[in-house]
Amino acid sequence: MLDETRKKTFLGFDFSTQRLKAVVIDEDYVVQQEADVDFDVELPEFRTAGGVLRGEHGEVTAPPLLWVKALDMVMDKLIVAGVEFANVEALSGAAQQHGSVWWAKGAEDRLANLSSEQFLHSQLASAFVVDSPVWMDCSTSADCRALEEAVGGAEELARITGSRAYERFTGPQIRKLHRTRLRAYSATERISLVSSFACSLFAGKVAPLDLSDGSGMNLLDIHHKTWCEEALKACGDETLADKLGAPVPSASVVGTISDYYVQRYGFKPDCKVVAFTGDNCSALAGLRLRAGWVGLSLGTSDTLLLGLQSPAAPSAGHVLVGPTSAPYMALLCFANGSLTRQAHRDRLAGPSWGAFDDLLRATVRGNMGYMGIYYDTAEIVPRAKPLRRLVDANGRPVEKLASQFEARALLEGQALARRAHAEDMGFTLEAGSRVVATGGASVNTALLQIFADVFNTPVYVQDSHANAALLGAAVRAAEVWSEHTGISLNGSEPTVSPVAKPYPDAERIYAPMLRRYRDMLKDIPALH
Ligand code: XUL
Repeated sequence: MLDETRKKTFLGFDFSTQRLKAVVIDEDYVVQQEADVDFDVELPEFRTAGGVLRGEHGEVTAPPLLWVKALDMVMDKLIVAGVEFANVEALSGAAQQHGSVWWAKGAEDRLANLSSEQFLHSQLASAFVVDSPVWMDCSTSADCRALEEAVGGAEELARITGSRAYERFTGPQIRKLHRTRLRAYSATERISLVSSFACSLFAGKVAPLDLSDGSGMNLLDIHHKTWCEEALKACGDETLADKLGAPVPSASVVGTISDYYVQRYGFKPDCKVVAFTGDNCSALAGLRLRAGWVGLSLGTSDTLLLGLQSPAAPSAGHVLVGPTSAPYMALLCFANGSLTRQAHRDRLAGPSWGAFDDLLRATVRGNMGYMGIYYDTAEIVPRAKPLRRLVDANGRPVEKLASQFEARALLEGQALARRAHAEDMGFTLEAGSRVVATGGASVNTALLQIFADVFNTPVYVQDSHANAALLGAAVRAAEVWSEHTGISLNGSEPTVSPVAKPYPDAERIYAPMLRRYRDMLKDIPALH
């Protein structure tokens, strides 16, 4: 009787770079409890800075035991926050993309036989062969080139796997480990992504990779949804497919929760574990993007997410198998985001956005034809070295511009880039289109107005929860559980509020500028 009156809840985790976060939502998707563990501050014994360890040649790793210990801690914090684990129907998670976890021989056995009397970290202390290379690692350029060559070139690799070879992608990382640390490689039983590793801790077995996060490896044929054999072979190990296991759709129940959690925390034995996925894939679910909507996370770098009906073969950016109902998704990471905006704000107006907005107000939309490209740091979309380009209305290079024109050229240039590259991925403006913005800079209304005009579509800000990936993890748990059990949930729509609408003349002003932006790109030296 009691059970029926209890609210069903769903648990989501986000194993991100700097912290582990957890959230509990109810059947209306309203947040009930949250907890998090900051790696550097709360687990200083691992000596990480920003959650990672850096080597001398671009290597960036994280100890997987840090993540395990953080999970022990976050579970205890959830108890303190008052979570009733017996009400959790399903759980899922998100994790930083591309990182790989190298399970030692015997690890699967250990996962299946955990004692609920002890912490996870004390039982899994020797379960990992090496520290995990993570997405910030850039030490695999040679492996990238080799992988591209093995499948017939960069464009062919992009056509098959959705991306050219990128240093942080897992395929090049695996190839490097096989090439440089054969003994460690040979001691490896299974290879997980951070997402499937985290899922394994709950499932009590090495959990399958999901197709969406699996698309961030340069190894998956995103059309056939199977491993690309040439790419696997290029990593050097004939048995790699066995080490990775077969990938599953992101909306899969991979099993019920391991007995460890039933005994230790009081979960019910049939609590479902839904495949974990990458943080960007999870954010697509958390923002609940529909066809024709654009998710835009304005952070250190700007990330653009789109649901796609069919996969493009992008020269920059990534196409992933879709984690939600859209068959595919586009992921574009623009390296020059908030840090670049701030650096030029400081240069042009000092340390206040108010003063920068005054500069913007002193100019008109379209900036009298002045346009700019500002790459303070090497850009990823498109791949280019650091540079600055300014042109006038006739496309002629300009050496120096008054501060107010530069201020607008910077922001309009960024928004034009986001739209042009979204279009290259297959984005088309529809009647119901909108941009849904999140992240630190989504409080900047002047910036959002420029995005509204350049995209000629309203901009909304998701204000119900700052972290779309974390919320997406709990929402995916709820939605997959609902599909699996046939019990429908109320699942309220996220509260998003419109913050900027395009002016009626937006398309007239910005459509020609979009063409001019594409012309400017032609003059930027291609980088490989
Ligand atoms: C995406 C990427 C990052 C990580 C950060 O390709 O590398 O966004 O997922 O967590």
